[in-house]
Amino acid sequence: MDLNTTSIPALTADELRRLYRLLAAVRELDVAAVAWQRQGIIPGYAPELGQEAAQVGSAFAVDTTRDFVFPTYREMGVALAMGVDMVEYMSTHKASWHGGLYNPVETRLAPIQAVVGGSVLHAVGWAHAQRLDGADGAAITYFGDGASSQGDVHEAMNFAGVLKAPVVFFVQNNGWAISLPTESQVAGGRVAARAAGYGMPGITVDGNDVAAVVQATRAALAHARSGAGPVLIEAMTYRRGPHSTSDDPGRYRSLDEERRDGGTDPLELLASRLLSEGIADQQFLDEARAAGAAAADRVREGVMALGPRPGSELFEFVFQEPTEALQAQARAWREESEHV
Ligand SMILES: Cc1ncc(C[n+]2csc(CCOP(=O)(O)OP(=O)(O)O)c2C)c(N)n1
Ligand SMILES: [Mg+2]
Repeated sequence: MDLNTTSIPALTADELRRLYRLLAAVRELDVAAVAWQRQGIIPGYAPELGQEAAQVGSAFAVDTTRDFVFPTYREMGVALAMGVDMVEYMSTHKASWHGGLYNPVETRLAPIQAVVGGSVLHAVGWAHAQRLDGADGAAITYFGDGASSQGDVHEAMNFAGVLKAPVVFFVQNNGWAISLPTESQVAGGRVAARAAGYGMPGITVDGNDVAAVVQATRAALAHARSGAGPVLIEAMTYRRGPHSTSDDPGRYRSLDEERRDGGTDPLELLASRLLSEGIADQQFLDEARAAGAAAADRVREGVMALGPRPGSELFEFVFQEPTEALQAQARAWREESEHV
């Protein structure tokens, strides 16, 4: 099944410049966050070096007045492109608040979560429910090549196909699931090929080409919103850094392999297009990087200033009405930690 991408207009020069500024901001913040972890400012972080175009490009296509976004633990670039406050986003990496301090309802970004494949089920539930309510938005859910082997993802795709739920399944195929290469777990070569079995279009896109990602995601969201059912997009990219700040890729891949498989740097790809088409000059590119670095410094200050949250929040926001078992745990916790 094919997806109609021809009706999507080409990106304007202004959009391409905005995309470069976003890519630069994500690159600067991402590299800075790894340094903060090494400096002891945050305990952990999941870098996205090399995946900036897949994230910024897909989020750029989202309409936050009606769509809803379901991230994993590696979607800082999505959050930034959606305009989420980055201190509130980074609070999860400071371990101040599980899932991020931003308001999911206002931002349209569901809480950050680390259950592999977990957000995929939530997206289908949200998409189907809002359609039953008569709304016309679509959900976009992020997951990795590794998560595509998880049972939950197949159940979610099957339900979305059967119900014609307005969902875009956005797979970032970054070549690795921690230390396991994609070819060791994705039979049939491509995750996108699986879409046919669930009755939905499945397309692959160059995940390092931000303009291509915007176009594909705009087409997919339009398809989903129109009531034609879900779409799967597989963005081919490469995780240039470690899985997380606790990982050492040198234990399972060589520098030669990284150089061979890394693909084109998404920032360099867009920069050379902007220059060759006369859309921007070197000064614009330098200023975008400098603005990104300055913004990252401001986020660092905000993250450092974040205090701990009250421990009692552990028990809140779990169920709409807390269970007796949870209330008993909360009482025990209070007696032990607050001696009340
Ligand atoms: C249900 C579940 N199983 C296992 C893990 C441990 N785990 C965390 S990330 C990961 C690999 C995920 O790889 P992929 O889906 O390709 O995403 P990427 O990390 O490459 O972005 C695993 C197995 C987990 N967090 N949740
Ligand atoms: Mg992966």
